[in-house]
Amino acid sequence: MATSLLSSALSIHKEGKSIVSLKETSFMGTSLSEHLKSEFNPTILRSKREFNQRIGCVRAQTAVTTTPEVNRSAPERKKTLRKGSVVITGASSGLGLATAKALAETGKWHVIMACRDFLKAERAAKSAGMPKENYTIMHLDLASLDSVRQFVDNFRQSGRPLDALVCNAAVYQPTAKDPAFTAEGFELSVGTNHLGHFLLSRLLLDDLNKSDYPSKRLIIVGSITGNTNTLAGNVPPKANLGDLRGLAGGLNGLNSSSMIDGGNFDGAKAYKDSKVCNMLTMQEFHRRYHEETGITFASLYPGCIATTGLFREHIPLFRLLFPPFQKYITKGFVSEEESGKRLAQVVSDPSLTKSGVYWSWNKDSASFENQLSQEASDVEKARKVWEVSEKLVGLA
Ligand code: LMG
Ligand code: NDP
Ligand code: PMR
Repeated sequence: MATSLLSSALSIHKEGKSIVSLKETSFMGTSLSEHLKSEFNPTILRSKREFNQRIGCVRAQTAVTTTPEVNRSAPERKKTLRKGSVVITGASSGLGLATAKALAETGKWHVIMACRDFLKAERAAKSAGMPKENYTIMHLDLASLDSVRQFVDNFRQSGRPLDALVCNAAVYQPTAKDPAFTAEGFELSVGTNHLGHFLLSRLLLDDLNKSDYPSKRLIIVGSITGNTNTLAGNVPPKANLGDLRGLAGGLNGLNSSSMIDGGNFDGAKAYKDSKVCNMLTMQEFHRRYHEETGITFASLYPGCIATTGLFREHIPLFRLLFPPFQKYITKGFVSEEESGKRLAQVVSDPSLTKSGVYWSWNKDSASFENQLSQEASDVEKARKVWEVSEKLVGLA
């Protein structure tokens, strides 16, 4: 597997270089040693967290020697592992729905589908054939911070534990001439994809922390198009957060730009910028909370799922040609079903517990730790995005 993984990374690398010249040599691939580093060994951190929970406070201490539940043999785990409880935003279509279905069908998960359109979600779950007892639909409109707070209250009242949170919902407005805005007046793509999820995940961190599930995870969906160390990330307009002056100004298009970098509105760029924020947020969570809580924070590029509703606002010609282009020319195409299995792995596979990782899959659908672009892994920018965002959503 290691050889095929490496050769595929190399071949993609070559393809990338032949079309555009890229400064970074890490294009879409990763080295074997990096892959090997990903091997799972959470014993010490996990034990530390269990200890933290028992004594109810967080401070440096020596590791205790309990056996991590996740490392037990399969039959033993079956006996002790309760059904997991996972919240997935935007589970009414595309990747979110496919992931909800993949997890619900295992019988090991109860999926809370956090959706803005309740009826659409219900119809989608039914027509996907999801077992009724394995999902619940709850209203969440990420384009309204009140709705995010209301969702968190409702979720808490449901009494369910939170074992995993998947920030998946997104909007993409490639053809919009002018910006649209969220309830609080933030440009819609960054407001929904980043700020809505930022508040949601910050509030639900507490709930994740309280869960007694052996492997708790917070997953934020990223993308190749936000990473300028790839060919896809070099298709204009390119993601670029600049010095965050637009974000700091509130992205309101009135006394500040609607774009994070302070530039003129461009819907495709706003989407890609929002994905950079998603990937930076995941890493900042990791740096701030992984060691203390044991929670796994991860992001991923699920592949190009060219048939989803994400492209609903693109011109008809694009929608017609994009899937065959991705299937036969870039070969980056994945079906909704396949992408759902990938994200489901990141939620529940015992081998994908490493925190701070941006996962991708090679052409044999084997997962590997991918390299983020310079901007999407910029520590200082991650901290600034975090701090500015917490002001905007009213946490600071
Ligand atoms: C921006 O433009 C818009 O400004 C913005 O508003 C938003 O829509 C954004 O990301 C979305 O796009 C960016 C884009 C506009 O710029 C580029 O793509 C720059 C690169 C320019 C390269 C032009 C090459 C033109 C050739 C197109 C054919 C593609 C095949 C390439 C590989 C050939 C190898 C044999 O420009 C465009 O998007 C124009 C190009 C349109 C491409 C749309 C991609 C999907 C459709 C591709 C169809 C190709 C035919 C496939 C048919 C398959 C049949 C088997
Ligand atoms: P879809 O449009 O099919 O799914 C997006 C989901 O987000 C829908 O369920 C949509 O709800 C929901 N949503 C949108 N706005 C809101 C809101 N304000 N509040 C709550 N939910 C909302 O697209 P995909 O499945 O393709 O996208 C899923 C994720 O995958 C996104 O994060 C995207 O960035 C990412 N991604 C997608 C790729 C692709 O090739 N498609 C590639 C890389 C990443 P509704 O059904 O009501 O519209
Ligand atoms: Mg892109 C390896 C090549 C590759 C991959 C994996 C993608 C993924 N794209 C690739 C190449 C190209 N694309 C090339 C060469 C072009 C110019 C013809 C191209 C164009 C293109 C457009 C116009 N691609 C697009 C668009 C979109 O509107 C999509 C987008 O940027 O949405 C933000 C898109 C995408 N290409 C992808 C992926 C995964 C997307 C969509 C989604 C996303 O990031 O969420």
